[in-house]
Amino acid sequence: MLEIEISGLRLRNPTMLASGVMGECSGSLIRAYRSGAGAVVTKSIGLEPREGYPNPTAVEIECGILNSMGLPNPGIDEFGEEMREVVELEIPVIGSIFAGDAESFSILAKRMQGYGACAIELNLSCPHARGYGLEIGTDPDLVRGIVKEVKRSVSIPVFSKISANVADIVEIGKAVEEGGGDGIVAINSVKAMKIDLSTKKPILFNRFGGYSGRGIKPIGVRCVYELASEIEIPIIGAGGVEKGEDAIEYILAGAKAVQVGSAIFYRGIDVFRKICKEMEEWMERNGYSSIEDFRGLALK
Ligand code: RRO
Repeated sequence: MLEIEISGLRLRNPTMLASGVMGECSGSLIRAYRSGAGAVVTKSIGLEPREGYPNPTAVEIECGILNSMGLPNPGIDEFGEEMREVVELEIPVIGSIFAGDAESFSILAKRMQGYGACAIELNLSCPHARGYGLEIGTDPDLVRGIVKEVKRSVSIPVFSKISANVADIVEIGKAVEEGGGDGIVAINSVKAMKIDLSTKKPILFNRFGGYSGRGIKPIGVRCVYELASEIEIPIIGAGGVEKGEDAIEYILAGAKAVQVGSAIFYRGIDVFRKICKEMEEWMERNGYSSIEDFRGLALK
């Protein structure tokens, strides 16, 4: 009932483990899949190892979580071993990568393909990393160029994770499409800040962070709706998906699949199975037998 096809990938259901949430080691990627995810996305991996920012790097705030991890990752060379263990089990794993230019993105994408990733996710949207993410993902020409170059380098689908922190998200989505991208993931966490009343200073070491969880769901749904209204390539919704009804909302806005991150904190790793069960119950109540039966209905 929940099976989907996205850019040639057949997934048992439309829920994916979002990047950055438990995606740095094989054990937790495997656990997320065994807990019901249709696919899993790795933590964003770069060319070199990175420690990330000092603590505090994450804090629970009203309606979600604020993080500024600072792209901690073991680097692409080390990451091969983690990928091998997941790929051996035939788990669909999407390799998330970050870089500062098209050439580095291409090198990373080729390595991820070599490791057996079923698709690539370009991180064009980390809200607080200097020289990476959002600093690149707000420029449509850069985005188009990076997607084009990566598409030339690999044969697996290439998704681009983009940000709501832009004046016109459709402009960025169109740049991805023009570059030959296979899909868009919308959205990454939203640039935000929390100030500690006792110290009178921002709580996070990096001061700014990315806000995720239920507080950003209406922003994510709005972005998916705007993108789906003007763009042909598939969209994966992300931001505040906690329950089956949240996933349904994204699908009604035109998404083909959804990613789940912060909800693991609230509902446990079993959240994938719970969301799928809630989706099926909603579909039964409403007389739908497949996701395509109701996808994009809000757009009509
Ligand atoms: O590592 C992070 O701090 C981070 C990344 Br790369 C991202 O894309 N989004 C986010 O909220 N945090």
